[in-house]
Amino acid sequence: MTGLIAVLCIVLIGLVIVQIGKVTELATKIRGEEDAQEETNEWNAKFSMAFLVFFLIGCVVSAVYYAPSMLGYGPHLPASEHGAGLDYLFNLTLFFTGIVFVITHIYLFWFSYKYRGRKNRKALYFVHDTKLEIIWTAIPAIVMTFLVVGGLDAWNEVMADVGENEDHIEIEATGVQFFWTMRYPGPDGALGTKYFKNITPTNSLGMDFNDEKCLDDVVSSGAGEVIKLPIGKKVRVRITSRDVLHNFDIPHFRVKMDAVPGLPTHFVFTPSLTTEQYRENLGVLNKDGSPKYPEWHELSDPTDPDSKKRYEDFYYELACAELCGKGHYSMRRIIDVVSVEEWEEWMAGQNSFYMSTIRGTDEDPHKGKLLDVEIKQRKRDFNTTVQKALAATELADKIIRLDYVNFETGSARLTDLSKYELNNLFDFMNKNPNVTVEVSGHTDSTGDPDSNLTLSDSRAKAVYDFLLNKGASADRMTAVGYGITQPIGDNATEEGRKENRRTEFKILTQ
Ligand SMILES: [Cu+2]
Repeated sequence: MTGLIAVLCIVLIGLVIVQIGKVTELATKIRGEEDAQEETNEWNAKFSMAFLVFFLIGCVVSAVYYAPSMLGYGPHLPASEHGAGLDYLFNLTLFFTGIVFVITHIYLFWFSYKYRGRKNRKALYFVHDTKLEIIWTAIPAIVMTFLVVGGLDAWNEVMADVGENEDHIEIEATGVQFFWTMRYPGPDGALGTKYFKNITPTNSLGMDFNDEKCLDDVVSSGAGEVIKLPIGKKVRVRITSRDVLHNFDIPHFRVKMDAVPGLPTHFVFTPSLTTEQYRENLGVLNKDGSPKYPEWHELSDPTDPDSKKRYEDFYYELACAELCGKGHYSMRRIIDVVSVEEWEEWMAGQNSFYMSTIRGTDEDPHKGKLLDVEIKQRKRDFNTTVQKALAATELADKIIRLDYVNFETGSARLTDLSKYELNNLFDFMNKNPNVTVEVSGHTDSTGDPDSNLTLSDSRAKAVYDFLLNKGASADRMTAVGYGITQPIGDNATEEGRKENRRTEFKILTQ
């Protein structure tokens, strides 16, 4: 309806203008051409002065009115350390161009008023004026020098890379139609290498899992997954693209850099305001308790009276600032700046991409082998379990299952990977010289009980021999085979049978 009325208004205004034109034409004919021209000139001159006043006042008033909505003004302080320098440069440019803007417009309209067409007035034929040429070349040159030098200075400061050994976090952003894949370095603090030929549907970044640094890298590409960053820490973002030109843009941090296929770029910045602090700035109140920026106190969902206010719901956002295709808008990601402690806690809760998605699959180059991290993790787990067993008072709690000690099917030959767990056991006995243990073998109920007993006995003995070979004293160990006599699971199910086939040790004395 509003649209229809607007169209009708425009049509009517058009008709009015046409009619006025016709009337003026008729009047001209009646009064004579020259007089009519004189009068038109007078009116045009007056109108141009009026336009000048309204135009300049309009520019200033709208700039002041909308300033709080613009980056760099009102609550929109830069949220990164380099941001203030960039904002200063923008303001400096605005200052100079603003002066030129006002002066040239005053002259433009003043001249068209002052030198309006009049009877008997002749235009001056003006060919050249050296003084004037010098003035209007020199002034812009000086001003431009200031701006360009200042700009270069700011550019060098903003684009400075991290120094060697400088404390920083390196993350990676890869633009793909139409999402950002973020990669964090994991506990080792370093991103692993990647190579485009490694790209598969699962490994969309082409990470090289032969590079140890890749193994703990965390990958996040879901549009709803929040990107957390710690306050006050230098962040270096590697920016790449897998298909077309994208642009890594975080307006509140004054961060913006092209993501170019085949040409890695980077940006270094230090977040200086947490999301919470930025929200406080947006929601700030005047002395009389009224909101300073009322638009931020509106409901974030106008249809839901229980929804949060807009400032309470604020998040920084990463956008793609390059029109990269029709799904361009969906590259938005939310960024949350938190304290260093909170960030570390969040990071610790993230799963490594390799461990959660690649480990054990056909794409895993370490399939069938044990990784350093896994060896270390198992050792930590083992130590926690034995410490609990040492502290326990019940005899049943002093029995520890050796989950990673396995044998070749039907034989008492230890598998290669069993040695890691047995090394943990050996280290434990070394550290606790008063401990004596009983190593026991158990089987499920499949097959003949007697041969099961023999098998369990020789398996316990194999563990015993392994420890003996390593240098454990024989009088601190016994090896017993229990066969099928001590099941812990249901032999009727495959799962239960698996639980029953096991090797254990019991702490006898400590
Ligand atoms: Cu894009």
